[in-house]
Parts: sequence; C-alpha cells; structure tokens
Amino acid sequence: MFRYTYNTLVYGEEPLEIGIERVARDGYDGVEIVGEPSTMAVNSIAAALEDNGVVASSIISIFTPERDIVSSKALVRRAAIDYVKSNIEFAGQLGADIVTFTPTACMKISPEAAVEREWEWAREAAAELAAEAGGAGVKLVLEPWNRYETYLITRAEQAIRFIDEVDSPHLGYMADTFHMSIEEPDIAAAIRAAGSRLSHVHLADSNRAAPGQGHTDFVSIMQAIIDTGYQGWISYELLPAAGDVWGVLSGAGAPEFKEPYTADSIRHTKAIVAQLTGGADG
Ligand code: LER
Ligand code: MN
Repeated sequence: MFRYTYNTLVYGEEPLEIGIERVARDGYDGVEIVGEPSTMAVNSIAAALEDNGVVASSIISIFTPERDIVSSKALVRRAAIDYVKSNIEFAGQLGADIVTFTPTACMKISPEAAVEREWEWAREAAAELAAEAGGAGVKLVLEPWNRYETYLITRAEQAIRFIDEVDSPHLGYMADTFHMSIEEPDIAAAIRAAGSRLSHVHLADSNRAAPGQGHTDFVSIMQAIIDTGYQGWISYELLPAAGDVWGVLSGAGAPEFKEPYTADSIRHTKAIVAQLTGGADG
C-alpha cells in the first residue's frame, strides 16, 4: 500500500552512508535525501543504496536567503529555480520519485514584495519546474510550512489553490503533519481536501519527534491518507525541539533521532495501518 522512507536530514553531519545503513536495517524501503547536488557524489550514494537494498525515495530542497523562489531580487529567484532544477536532475540520476518545493526561504516570515506579486513569481517558477520534473520522470511537490518558517503558503487550502492554478500533472501536494499540527484546524480534513493531489507525506508528531511521542492523532491521519487512495511514500522528517531548524543540525545533535526514533517511526505507522486495513499493510 505504502512505501516507507526516513529523512536523513536529522542525522546532521553523519556520513550519508551510515544513515543509509541504519534506515535499511530498520526496515525502510527508501531513503529521503537532502538536495545539495553540487557537494554530493551521486555514484557513491547510489552504491550505498544498492549495497543496502534500498532506493532513493525523494530529494528535499533547502531554500535559503540565497535561493528564494520569491525574493525581490531576480538573481536570487533564478538561483532558487536553478537549484531546484539541479535537485530534479539529481533525483533523476538516483531514480528518486519526488523533489520538494516551497516558495520562500526557510524561516523567512514576511514578504519583500506585494503578496500577489510573490504568488505570481511562485506560480511561474512552479510551472517551469513542473515541466522540468515531467521531463525527468520526477514529481515536484508543494510543501506548506508553518508560520515560523514561511508566510506565503502555510495551509492545504492555499496549496490546493496554487496547484490548481499551475495545473500540471507533475506538481502535487505534500503534507507535513508537523506543520499541519500548527496550521490546520483539522489535519485529516485537509488531507481529504487535497485528495488525489496528495503526492508525498512527511510524518512527525506535534513536537517534531517520532510519531507516538507527541499528541497528534495518527489514526485519523492514516485513515484520511488511505481514503485518498494515496499509494506513495510515507516519510519521517523529524527534528530536535528547537526554533532554529538548521542550527540544531550542525550542533551536537540528538542521538534519539538515530535510535530509537528511526526504528520506532516505521513500527508505529505500520501498526496503525495494519489496524485500519485489517492487516493488509502490517
Ligand atoms: C522541509 O521538509 C520542512 O518541512 C521544513 O520545515 C524545513 O525543514
Ligand atoms: Mn517537511
């Protein structure tokens, strides 16, 4: 029904090969990888995936002030588009299905231009990138972030409007339950509203720890995901409890995000899915 993957972002500066080994050992089908293709060796990543019997599921795009789809500076907007194109190429080389897209730098919380103008820049960029993704056999997915990480698209209803305006089969909606636990009045209803647009999923609990460590209701969320007919990747994007998303990752790290959370996450979801489906995906 689903394939499971774990985002190695939370492993911080640990060599990717070690993370790939852990994710494979804990029973995942795939590995989600941070997109920094200019500093990553495709061949050795592909070899590590193959050696461990897993595939690359998805590439997450990291948007910074230098790569911001809606910057008021044309050169920065172009750098962001070129960066996502490089992630699409990287995904194609690794055989990954998904590349993520969010139209602002991460942790930029107010606009530089009129919001209508920024929306238009974002829509033009998404149309260009979706066409590129289609050519590479990859799907571009729009991920709303919470209000402390962005301001432009924070809720599913906005993402749905945006996706419908772009109107490309290569652009889909991505749900991240951590952001949704802050912004959505009803996470399961938001997923149902996205329906067939749902194209990628990040699970994390309300505190961004492993599912089961916070107060998010994953039973209603998994039921909603099943009801949309979604058959893609279930990924876990977990992060330590800090406001500075990136700062924590270059620090000492939090060992529980390696173990037990890598093993716990997939076990937690598979138990819920087995309960909901009568064992079809246990
Ligand atoms: C990326 O997937 C995300 O959810 C952001 O919060 C940046 O980590
Ligand atoms: Mn996410």
